[in-house]
Amino acid sequence: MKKSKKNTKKHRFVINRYIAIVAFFAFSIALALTTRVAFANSKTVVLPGDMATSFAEVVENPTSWFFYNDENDTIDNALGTFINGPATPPEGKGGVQISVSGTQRRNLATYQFSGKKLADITTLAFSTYNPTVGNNGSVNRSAYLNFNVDFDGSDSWQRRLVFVPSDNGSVVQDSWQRWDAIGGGNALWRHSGATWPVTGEPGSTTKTWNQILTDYPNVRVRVTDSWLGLRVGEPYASGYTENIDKFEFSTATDSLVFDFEPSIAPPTSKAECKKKGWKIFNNPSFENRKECVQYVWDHIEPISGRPTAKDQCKKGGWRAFIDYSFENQKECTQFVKNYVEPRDGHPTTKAECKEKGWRAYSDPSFESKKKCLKFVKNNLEHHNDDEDDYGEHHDDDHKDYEKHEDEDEHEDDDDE
Ligand SMILES: [Ca+2]
Repeated sequence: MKKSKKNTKKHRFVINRYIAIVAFFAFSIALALTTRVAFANSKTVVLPGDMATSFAEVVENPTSWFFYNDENDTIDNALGTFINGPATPPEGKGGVQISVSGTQRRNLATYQFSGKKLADITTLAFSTYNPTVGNNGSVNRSAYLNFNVDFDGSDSWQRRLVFVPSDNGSVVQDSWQRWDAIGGGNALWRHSGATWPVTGEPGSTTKTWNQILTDYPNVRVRVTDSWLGLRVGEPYASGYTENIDKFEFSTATDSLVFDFEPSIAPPTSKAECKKKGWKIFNNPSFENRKECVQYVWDHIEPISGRPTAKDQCKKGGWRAFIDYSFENQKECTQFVKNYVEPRDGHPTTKAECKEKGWRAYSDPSFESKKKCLKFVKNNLEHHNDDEDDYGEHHDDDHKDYEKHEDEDEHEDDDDE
């Protein structure tokens, strides 16, 4: 009976623990959900290496961007380039450049806004730079925003909504320009179909953002084929060059900014991290100078074998030796200072113990020159031979090597 009571107690404890665990997870989930609905304000730097190279990669990473060929519906990252400039882009130091000729249709595109209701979008904007050189005769040419639209919630193919910059203002040449595709509800959009659904106007007739929301209350980015792109080429008849940067997309819960940047080669020397040098790197980027310096040493060309000069230990060089693991510069310089080619056997003359000689032996090994000398004296040499090998200061032998060792200690501090 007593036993069973004890068991019951134990069970209760287990159950209480179980409840505690369940409660903990419930709390964690609640916390996670809370975190999820909290407003997320984020800037994403998109580098060439971040671009999806296939539809499979897009499925794997739905938030990826890529260059899209609208003529044959393929992902082709050779269609655009990441460059520095021109001038000062709205984010970072560079952006994307796409050049087209004839009626080519190329896009900087993504699928990541699947199912977003237009009514929920609070910011939709992008920036362009239209160079005079390459505009081939029309100052109106500029990249334009278009996406697969679902007017009625059926998620069927209903063509695209299209925001053309020249419908919404003057395209300034040779200058970065931000295009607000909502414009307080007044931004003008076309439909890529022959006519707008339901209302029947020609697709080329523009409607304001607000009018679209009124006419199609459930209008959204398509769910299953949520393609959205900034297109260069057509409806402009001949080719041009366009630069694109800073795509902005906000809802009540997210504020996303995409900064397109060319990759900057990582630092190869500590000097590149100095002052504010560490700030320019983006592949990888660093939080501070220390991280930058650490990267240099983690990626420096590793050196096999041992350091043979103290200079090799300096300025973090001690990190480069892969056959030795030094904790710091001192250990490395100490190693260089103490290093002597290993010798087989044991010392047979006192001379062999001198300088760093005593360190060369491993069988037996010696803790000091003194012990090496003692070994030779006790085991091998005739007492009478001592003095010739031992040096000039017959009576001060002991002091002599003590003194040298003292000097060694001082040398240790050289590079501190
Ligand atoms: Ca940029």
